Amino acid sequence: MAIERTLSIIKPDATRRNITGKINMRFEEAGLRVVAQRRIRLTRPQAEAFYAVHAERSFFNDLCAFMISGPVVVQVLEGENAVQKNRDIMGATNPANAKPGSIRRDFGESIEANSVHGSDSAETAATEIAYFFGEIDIVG
Ligand code: IDP
Ligand code: MG
Repeated sequence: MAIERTLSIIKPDATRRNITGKINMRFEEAGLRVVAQRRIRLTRPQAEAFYAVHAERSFFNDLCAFMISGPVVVQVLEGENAVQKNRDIMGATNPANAKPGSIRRDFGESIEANSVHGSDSAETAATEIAYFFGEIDIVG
């Protein structure tokens, strides 16, 4: 299986509770490597551009307000089948529906404040990684 990279974001509900290390441990225990990482405060235009695909959804404004409500940790995860593997580790969007042992089930507060973002395809991952990182920032 191919070594892939995916974009992960530890969301404001998780930085607020100081559990970024606990979340990173889940990635590392599953064999994913954090090959780039930066703690930032998103601006409203940055959040809106990042989630532009959801611009027409009813939750878009609330989602953007949430994503700028505190710091986030943007990161690149690398490993075998990283895109799908990270989606599996994260669990379903709604923590109530996520499998026991998944990040969202164990740490998520609500369907919105669900602790982590992960790219949903290899193509999306390339776009999302380039949104936050240059090749020089990624050290595998
Ligand atoms: P994903 O993060 O599992 O890929 P998406 O459908 O891409 O889920 O939604 C992006 C983010 O928007 C979710 O992670 C969550 O924070 C938020 N979101 C999704 N659906 C809802 C909803 O029905 N109400 C409120 N927020 C939502
Ligand atoms: Mg998504």
